[in-house]
Amino acid sequence: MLTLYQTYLSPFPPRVRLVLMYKGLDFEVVEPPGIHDGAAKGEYLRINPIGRVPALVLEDGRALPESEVICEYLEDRYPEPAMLPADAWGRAQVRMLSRISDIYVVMAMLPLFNIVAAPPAQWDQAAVARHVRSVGQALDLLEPVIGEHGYAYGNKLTHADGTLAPILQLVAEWMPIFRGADLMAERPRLNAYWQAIQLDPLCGAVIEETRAAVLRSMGR
Ligand SMILES: N[C@@H](CCC(=O)N[C@@H](CS)C(=O)NCC(=O)O)C(=O)O
Repeated sequence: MLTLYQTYLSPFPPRVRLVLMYKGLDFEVVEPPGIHDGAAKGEYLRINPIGRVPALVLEDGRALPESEVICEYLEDRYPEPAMLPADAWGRAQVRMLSRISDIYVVMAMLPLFNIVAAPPAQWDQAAVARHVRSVGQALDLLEPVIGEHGYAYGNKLTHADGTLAPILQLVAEWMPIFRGADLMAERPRLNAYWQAIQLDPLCGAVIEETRAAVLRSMGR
């Protein structure tokens, strides 16, 4: 059996869970210590020296870090049902969407994750506004290229949906804590995609798992 080391709060493991579910693979979930709480990571560092989630441990004990690497591995090892288009251009588009998310959107968000670690009264509002603007600029890269048929690319689920949906969930459901930041409403194509992808049964289920984890983390 495959073992996925992950947390339900992180936006990266959903991408892997989606692939495992789509391909009908059996997997168990282990939540390693020290991911969102600054505690010691202990033994987990032997499984994933990078110390982040997700990591996938194969049946023979070998471990793979990094969500994109894991998804590509699963695609190579279990090509059916495919989560990449058949043609080279389509495959490149799916990878481009994931890459824009990983490199530009996520990177623009990182300073905001650090800012919210402090109580709101201590936030540097000018810095918040600057970082929110940067996230908006990164989202502008997606706006003209996002799919218009309910999926990130084409008319079926691909790896790009696994990458984008959890990040757009952060934009839509977490970023409003920074007052005035309605980045989705300002981007109609992305917003339409975000509404539509929640209706996909598997993607919708993964999004709900994150919502449930957020509520648990708030003690509700
Ligand atoms: N590029 C990585 C990002 C993974 C990542 O940053 N995960 C965070 C959780 S949101 C983490 O494990 N952080 C723990 C830490 O930095 O100590 C991937 O795609 O797998």
